[in-house]
This record gives sequence, structure tokens and C-alpha cells, in this order.
Amino acid sequence: MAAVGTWSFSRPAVDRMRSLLLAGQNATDVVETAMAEVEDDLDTGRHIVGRGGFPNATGVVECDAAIMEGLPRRFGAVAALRGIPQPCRVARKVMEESPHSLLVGEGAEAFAQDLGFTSEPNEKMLSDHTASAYQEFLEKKEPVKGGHDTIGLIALDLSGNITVGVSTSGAPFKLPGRVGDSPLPGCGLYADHTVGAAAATGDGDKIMCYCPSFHVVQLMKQGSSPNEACSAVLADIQRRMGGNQCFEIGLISLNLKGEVGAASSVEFPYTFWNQQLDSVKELIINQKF
Ligand code: SD4
Repeated sequence: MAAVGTWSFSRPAVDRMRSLLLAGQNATDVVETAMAEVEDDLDTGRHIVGRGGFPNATGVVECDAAIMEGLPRRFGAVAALRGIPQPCRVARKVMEESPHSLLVGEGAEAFAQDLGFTSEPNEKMLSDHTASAYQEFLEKKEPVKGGHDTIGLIALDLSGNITVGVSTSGAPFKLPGRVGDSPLPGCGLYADHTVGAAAATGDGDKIMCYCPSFHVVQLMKQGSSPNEACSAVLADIQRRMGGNQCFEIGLISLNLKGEVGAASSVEFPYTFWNQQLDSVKELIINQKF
């Protein structure tokens, strides 16, 4: 059993995954439950996930989320979804209760409503912080600096099942309808139930050009450890960009042995737990390009 999450603020979610895994829950339930708690939390510590995420350029919160097990048809995602505080729960419903894999915008919202999710007015999706940041954006038209905190969570359960989920409100003040890497398989997340899983965070408009999560899992399939795979994918992107630069990207991965890995082009804290540890641990990647 093991669990890993992006950024420092994933610690409570990874801790929650730890207790659910120890209680014998399956990896998908564990990821969905831990994710939902982060998504629906208006805590001012993070502003790019679910309720309390930064809105788009018209002031509306639009979320992307996905969940993947790495078995046939075990992927579901939503993109540019409005009004639903826990988008990853809808992504799971897309996987399990629709014939499709990715639903977007109004169609995704209608699907969620049909399944009993309540659409909330946009004011309830904003926090005091994100509402005032939007007012500031309207006055200055400047993008917010820093502030990456998309959540990616991976869980490996007692039976050896692995699930990865990602949830984000995307780039702050993005154009309406913009979809990032997070809900795209291979880009924001990827799982292969015979190998392991990976998730990405950072500048999604660039990340999606490299399918890094797929690449990490393929390298693990060829024998790399999770750390080696994440570092090799980052080095490959860097090489392709000319060798001395890289956009913002953080990668996490987990294999079926419960080994965790990560790499990043920016300072990147991530949190993890496996059976060798008594409690959740945080590590910080300090790689700079
Ligand atoms: C996106 N990759 O929509 C997301 C943003 C992110 O931490 O990861 N922020 O581009």
C-alpha cells in the first residue's frame, strides 16, 4: 500500500488516503474520497482546486478533473465544468456510468445534474480570496504569479490496484473553455495497472505537448524506478527545449512495489506514505533549470 500527492497541501489528503488504505478500501474509492475533501474545501491555502479555485477571465470557476485505473475503459474525465464543487466525483461517474471517457462544459454539467449532483451558483464556488483576486485582475489585467496547486493523488491498495486522480481549476483567469493537461490521459495523469501511475502539475498548455505522465509510466514499464523515470522525462523535455530552460512542471509517480518518485523544474514539495513509513512524509525537489 502507498499514497502520494502533489504540493505540500496534499498532506491531509495523503494522510486520509493512508487511513482509508489501512482500513482496506480500494484505490479508486480512496483517491475519490481524499480528492473530494480537498476540492470542496474553501481553505485559503490553495486556490486552484474545485470550490475556491481561481475563476476564468469572465469570473466563472471552470474545473478539470480525471481519474484513471489503467484497465480498459477505466478512465473518466470532465473539463471546463462549472458549478460542481467536487469535479473528480463526476469524472468517476463518467468512467463508470457513461459510455464515454471525457465530458466537457454544459454537457458535463448536465450529466452531473442527471446523476444528482447539485450545481451551485458561481458565487458559492468563489472564496473571498479568489473573488478579490479576480477584481484585481480586472483592474490590472495581469496574470497571478506562482500559485500552482493542482492536486494529483495516486493510491496503491492492499490488493495491488493502483488509481490516479487529478483535479484543478486550471490556469487562473484563463480564457473561458480553456482545458489544461489535467483531464487528458497521458498528459496530466496516466496509469497502467501492470506497472504504476504518474501525475503532472504545472503549465498545462505546455505540459500537454509532451504527454509526460504516459512517458513516465512507459519508462517504469521498461525497468526504471519511479524517480529515474520522472527525472528522465524532465531531462527529455529540457533537451527538446534547447537544454537550459523548462516551463513549470512537477511530476509524481508510484509503482506497484509502493516506490515513489518525483521530479520538477521548479521547487516542488510532494507528500507520500508507504508501508515502510509510520506517517506521511514531505520531500522537496529543488531542481532548477
Ligand atoms: C493546468 N496543470 O490547468 C494545470 C495547472 C496546475 O498547479 O497544475 N497548477 O494547466
